[in-house]
Amino acid sequence: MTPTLLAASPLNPLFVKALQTKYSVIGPMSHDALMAHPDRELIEVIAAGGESKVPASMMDALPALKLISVMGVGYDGVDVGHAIQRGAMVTHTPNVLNDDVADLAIALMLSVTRRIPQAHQFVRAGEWAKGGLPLATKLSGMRLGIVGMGRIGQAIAHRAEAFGMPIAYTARSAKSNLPYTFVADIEALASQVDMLTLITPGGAGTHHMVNAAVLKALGPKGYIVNVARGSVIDEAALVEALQTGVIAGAGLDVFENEPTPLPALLTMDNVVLTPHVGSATDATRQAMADLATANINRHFAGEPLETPVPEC
Ligand code: 8YV
Repeated sequence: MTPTLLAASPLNPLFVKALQTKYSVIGPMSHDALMAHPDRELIEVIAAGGESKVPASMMDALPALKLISVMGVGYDGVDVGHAIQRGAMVTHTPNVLNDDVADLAIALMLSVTRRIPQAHQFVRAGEWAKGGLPLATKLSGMRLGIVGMGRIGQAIAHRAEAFGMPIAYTARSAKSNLPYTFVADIEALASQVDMLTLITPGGAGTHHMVNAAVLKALGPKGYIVNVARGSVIDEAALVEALQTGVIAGAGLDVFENEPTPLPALLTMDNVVLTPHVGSATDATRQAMADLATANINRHFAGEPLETPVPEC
């Protein structure tokens, strides 16, 4: 019999395509529709994306639940504590997206300091023949602060070394194998750098970690780049800091409310925005879909899962 899986939210088409070769995928659907679904009691697997919400109520609707497979490295929308209580495993897709997310972090650093979107628009609008563009800000040599020194943080640091950027970071603990300066407190880190880049997991532990005080510490020549989760920054405080010159600019790929960032962010000249595309290349999304599917295949084959989340 073809196993039925529940999609927690609309899934990436590459993930759906990979799953449909072996499984029947239902959902996303309302709680009431799920409770009435004829396959509900047989469903062992929830398939999810990095931004999906998988609350306890969804898990508890599925008495046979064994696995939540997330196509994404972040899984802050999954109630992992409840999954563990229910005896279900959670898997994610680490490593395969490190390069892309780190590339985008560097791209946003360059875009906001060198004002690439404005330069592009300047040429397109035929302004070039009328005179030059105002000078921009040099990125190479800027002091970089990285919030979160996991696999992607290290990939960003590796790239930033080629830009001659001295690197400091904050994380839960110092990593003695890395040649970068550890600063325990994020406000102290912000006061020591020109470019603060966020690549820490979302969730309650990092909610609004970047607040008005951190932005003040970053200062009027400081920039912030966020490729983590929107929840890590107090977005209202960020808007105020950008409007009043408390910091110089921001490059943002993630937002507190996706897909509708605060309207003020849409019109500011010192902000570069991208629509949560850190891992959005053909090659990487395919690798993520394959890994998320491989975890599900292993579950049904009774084999050890490839990439369980650390809590499991
Ligand atoms: C994607 C992400 O947006 O991996 C993550 O945590 O945020 C992104 O790569 C998403 O997970 C794709 O399903």
